[in-house]
Amino acid sequence: RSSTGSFYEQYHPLEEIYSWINRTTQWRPDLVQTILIGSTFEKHPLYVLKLSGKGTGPKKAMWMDCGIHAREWISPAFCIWFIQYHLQFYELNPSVANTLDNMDIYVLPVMNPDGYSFTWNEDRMWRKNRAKYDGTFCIGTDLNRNFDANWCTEGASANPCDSTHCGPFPESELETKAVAQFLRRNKHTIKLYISIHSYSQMLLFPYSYTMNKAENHEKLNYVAYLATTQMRRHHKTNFVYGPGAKTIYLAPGGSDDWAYDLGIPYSYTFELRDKGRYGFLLPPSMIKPACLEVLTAIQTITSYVIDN
Ligand code: ING
Ligand code: ZN
Repeated sequence: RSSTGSFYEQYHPLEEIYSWINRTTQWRPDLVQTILIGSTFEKHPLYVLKLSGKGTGPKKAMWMDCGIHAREWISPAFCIWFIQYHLQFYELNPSVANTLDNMDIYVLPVMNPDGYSFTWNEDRMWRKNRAKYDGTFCIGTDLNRNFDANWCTEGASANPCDSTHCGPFPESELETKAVAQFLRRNKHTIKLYISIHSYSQMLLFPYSYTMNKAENHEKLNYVAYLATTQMRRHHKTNFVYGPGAKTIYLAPGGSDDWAYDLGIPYSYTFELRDKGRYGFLLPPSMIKPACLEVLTAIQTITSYVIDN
């Protein structure tokens, strides 16, 4: 591990993230609770951290997942930063308190632990999970092509050897299934879904599986405009925003499209830094600015969702 920068300004192997989750839950049991939602092909647990303030009465909720794709290391680093920030500043920053008192936040810091571990030990550029199926020597399903949203049409691959392989059937993967089940069970409180990826500095929303507009396109677009405007104003960082299919490419089976069609009205995918100079190999010195700018964007989105 590098000797400079705090824990939060470094990337960490999977086992260190698990022990961080453990420490964090013990440190602030008043604000955070760990929920086991499933486990993976290699038997790694899938832990969700629930952040909840002192507000009473029925609350809205949001969901955020990081690390769907193994090589996008800034993504789990962001979820860890985000959790730490809320726990550290709950008593100190009224806007953090206002968020947690009015909205429960579920965070899955590493949705693809098998793949993440593989990028530390074997292949830094691995994207998929590590599930093996009979009839092929190739390994892994792209979890962001495995959701039941126009599954495995144009923009995904039925070939297990490809990096965008959709898997044998929708929700075939334990990771997809665990997240989908959790969202189905909690769909009446969850009003906001956020998925964190990298790279290219974009804020995407449904649809990615079709060129058609989402039913509440105007609101999704307006909130994305607000969020990216705040990022530019406070951090001088440019994020492009728009529906996935028109902004990057057609991609069926994605988590944000599926969550949106489930009935979660605000559903976004962030593509964090950078724009390609370092790509997935974003240096640790850029973790802090990458996290701070996206925190601003998410605060903008959550305060809109709380008020509307
Ligand atoms: N990009 C996403 C991908 O899975 C995406 C883009 C967003 C697809 C939303 C589908 C839905 O290809 C990266 N960098 O992974
Ligand atoms: Zn990704």
